[in-house]
Amino acid sequence: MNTEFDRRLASILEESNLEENQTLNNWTNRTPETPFIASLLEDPRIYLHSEQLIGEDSVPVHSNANSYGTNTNWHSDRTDHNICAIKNVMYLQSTTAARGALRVIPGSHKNPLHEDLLRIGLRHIDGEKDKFLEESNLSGEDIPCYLFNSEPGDIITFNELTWHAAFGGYRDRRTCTFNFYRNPKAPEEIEAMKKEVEYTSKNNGRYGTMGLQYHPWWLENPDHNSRRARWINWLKEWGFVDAYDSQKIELK
Ligand SMILES: O=C(O)CCC(=O)C(=O)O
Repeated sequence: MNTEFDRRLASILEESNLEENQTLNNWTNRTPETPFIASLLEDPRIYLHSEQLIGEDSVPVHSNANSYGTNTNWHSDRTDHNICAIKNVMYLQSTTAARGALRVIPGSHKNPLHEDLLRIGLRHIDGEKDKFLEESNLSGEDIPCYLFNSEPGDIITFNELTWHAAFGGYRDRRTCTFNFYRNPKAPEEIEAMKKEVEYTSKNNGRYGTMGLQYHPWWLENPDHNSRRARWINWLKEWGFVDAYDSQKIELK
């Protein structure tokens, strides 16, 4: 994974006009440059427990890689409880409390805790101070949490509503993420998913994810993998393929 990560990071850096010392994160994994990482979605070590948790008809909507340069402050990846999505994250270096280990606040995927944390202002908003931390004179590291010390090869799976953070950041701290969505069934879940697709097609550029989320190389499905074929149909039917790939500047 690190070999493919190195290669892809190098080619992205070559094609981007980054200032010296600027780091970038969030590029897509389903590319011919990263065939092993792309194939992990179809590896039972990734999809099996995801399907056990959120349904055999769940779908990997995102598969991304990140090279961070710093900490990640407390946040949740989503706030709409009508979409059930899980993140599988692998850290490509050993992590400890002082070296970027993932922290989660147990139970914060559920209300009232989820919204209480929003209300008190734990979430860091770019350019602003963390209201809660500032007022309480605490730092992000002081927030009680569960901390995952992990080794490359470990997968940490959590509900995307869960509040999480990482401290002790350093340059080129690496993760790969494989995110599965539950197939919506209830009317409010269907409505929420439609809104997500609509939001994605309007705001895709803002996410700053580099490369096509569903590269034609992956969509071709040359080995006729039946699981991948089901995912592709779902992603096309819901409009995710158009929403994510139509406005992207393609990187190899
Ligand atoms: O910086 C980190 O390790 C946390 C990453 C994160 O927030 C995520 O994967 O959603």
